[in-house]
Amino acid sequence: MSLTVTEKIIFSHIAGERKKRGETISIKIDQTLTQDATGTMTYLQFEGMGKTRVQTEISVSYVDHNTTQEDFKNMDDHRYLQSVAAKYGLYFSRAGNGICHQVHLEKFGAPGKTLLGSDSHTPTGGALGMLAIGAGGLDVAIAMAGGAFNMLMPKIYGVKLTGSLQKGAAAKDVILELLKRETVRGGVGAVYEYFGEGAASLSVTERATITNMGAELGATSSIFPSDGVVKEFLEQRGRGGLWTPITADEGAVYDKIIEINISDLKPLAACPHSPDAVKDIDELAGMPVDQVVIGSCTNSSLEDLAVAARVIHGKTVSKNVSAGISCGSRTVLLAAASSGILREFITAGFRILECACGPCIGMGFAPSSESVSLRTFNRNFKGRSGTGDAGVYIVSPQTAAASAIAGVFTRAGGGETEIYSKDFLQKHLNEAIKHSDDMIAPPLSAGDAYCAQIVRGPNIKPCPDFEAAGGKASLPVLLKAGDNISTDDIMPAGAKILPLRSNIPEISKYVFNAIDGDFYNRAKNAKRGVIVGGGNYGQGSSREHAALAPAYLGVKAVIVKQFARIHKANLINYGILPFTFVNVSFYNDVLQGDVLDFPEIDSFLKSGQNVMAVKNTRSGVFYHLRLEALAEERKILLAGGRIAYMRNSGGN
Ligand code: MIC
Ligand code: SF4
Repeated sequence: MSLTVTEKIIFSHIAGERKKRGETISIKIDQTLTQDATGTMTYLQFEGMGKTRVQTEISVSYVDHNTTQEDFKNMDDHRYLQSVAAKYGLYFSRAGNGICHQVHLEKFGAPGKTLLGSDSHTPTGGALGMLAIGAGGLDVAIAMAGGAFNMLMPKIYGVKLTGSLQKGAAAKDVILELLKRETVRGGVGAVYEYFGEGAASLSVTERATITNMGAELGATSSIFPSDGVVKEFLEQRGRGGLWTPITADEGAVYDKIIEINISDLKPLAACPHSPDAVKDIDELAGMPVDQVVIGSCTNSSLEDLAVAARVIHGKTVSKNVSAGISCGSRTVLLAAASSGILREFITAGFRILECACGPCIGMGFAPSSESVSLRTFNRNFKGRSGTGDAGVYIVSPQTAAASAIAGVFTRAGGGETEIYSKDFLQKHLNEAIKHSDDMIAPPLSAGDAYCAQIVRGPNIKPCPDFEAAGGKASLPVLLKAGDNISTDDIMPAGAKILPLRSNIPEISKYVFNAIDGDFYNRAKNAKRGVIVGGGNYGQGSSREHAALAPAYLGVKAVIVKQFARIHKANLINYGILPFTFVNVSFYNDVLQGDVLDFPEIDSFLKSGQNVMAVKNTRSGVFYHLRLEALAEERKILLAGGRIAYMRNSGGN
């Protein structure tokens, strides 16, 4: 049978028989990654699973999100994470070493392996021909404890890239073009698998920009073949022994094939406030720009910086623009420093930010009111930058650099002098790579790990317990939301809220704060209730806090037109019933404040039925709600969440 790259990796990791696309599968996880904003809760849960050591081949704990350290909270988390890593046999990548996805690509990713990460951009690793998937922290904790990861056998969309990028266009424009065609919901339940001569012409870091932003398509993952380009990338990092060729077989079956001739691509921008609101830069040309930032896990490689440095060479940032860069890793920063690239940015008037997520997640560098910010990042949801009324545009490094100089939207000319040749960059990268282990603590031996002590500061609070599903209930609709509600809308991040990730009672005060300032009080007064939403509910981040904190506030069910994958799994993990409307007219009928009469919820879960009728006490209309959940997921919901279920059943 002819197989795709995705199928080859899944079938070599599957527990049990091969399944058809759309059926549930369990796969073995070789590697895990966490970052500090999701990591604290993940390890608190792992600690309760009774293992003395992680059961994976490699597990890495990164610190890259919460690095502003305005008080003890961030550092308390870092110290806790470092001590947990020592205790349980993980690698620990310290604050300052870089953004998890960039560092993982450089140091740990390997073709043919499976990687599960508690961050939605984990699929970045697909650039190396590995199957890398984002998930909630609890699923990652289970994988570290040796449990399999359950998912639907994905649909596989083939993306045939022909041609080669022309000057001025970038890998970013490939993924923006795909977002324009496919939208932020296009990839739900699917893996995008790239091939063709255009794919072969892209470097690993260019591929990583594309696989990273596959998360914005709602996709389960994105993947490139493991070819000679991957081999060279690994060899340059002293990891050539991990290379193995993986390409799709002749005649492999894709659910659809999307063809993009990348020679035709023009510079593009995703306009506020959605990554799929894509326009040609030429349509925006001349529009004034207030801020420009180059960095994030999407575009912070040495190549990205070199391309931008070529554009700014000898020029100065416009006096109306505030510009900044952050390198994806300390290795990139070192190479940028020794090669003169950093000097180029400093001379031009860029501010140099640390190697971390920073402005991407609203940790500093917020734009001014009603301003226009151009960023090489991956998400531009309203308010995510820290400034509610700013408009964020997502662009390539070359477009960002050209616009920073001009002070208005401009495409890079493409005629820039090749001041940094491939060999020159590689020489500097090779020197920097020699220091790439310095800020990574390797796993301790079993003996040393036994003696290690876990350190918990006052900001580390245990994960709360939730009640088991009950019988009949009259539940108020606490909020009626529209389409494409992101987890940034449900559980905002930013400098004020992110430090509370390990303190659920405190962080729950901010649930839906970005879109409805009264939500917390309303939910508190009601004690229990439901949320109603539209399509693609829960898109974006993997943060399980977007399920955990609402569960803490008494949210029992979320009823929507359609869910984003990771969020739905997180809701089940925390005992919230994820229903979809059988008929969209029900969505139109229901109003915020209505009270819905639910029949016996526990009997419904036990019965295995998947449609429940609830009555709206105001309109008298019965709504049919669908629950798509596996037998085990129903048991999890019945128990009031996965932790209670595991405690009761003693299993994963
Ligand atoms: C994001 O980009 O939104 C984050 C912050 O990296 C999240 C994880 C989180 O909320 O901690 C993600 O993408 O999963
Ligand atoms: Fe960090 Fe932004 Fe990447 Fe999320 S998308 S991991 S916040 S750089």
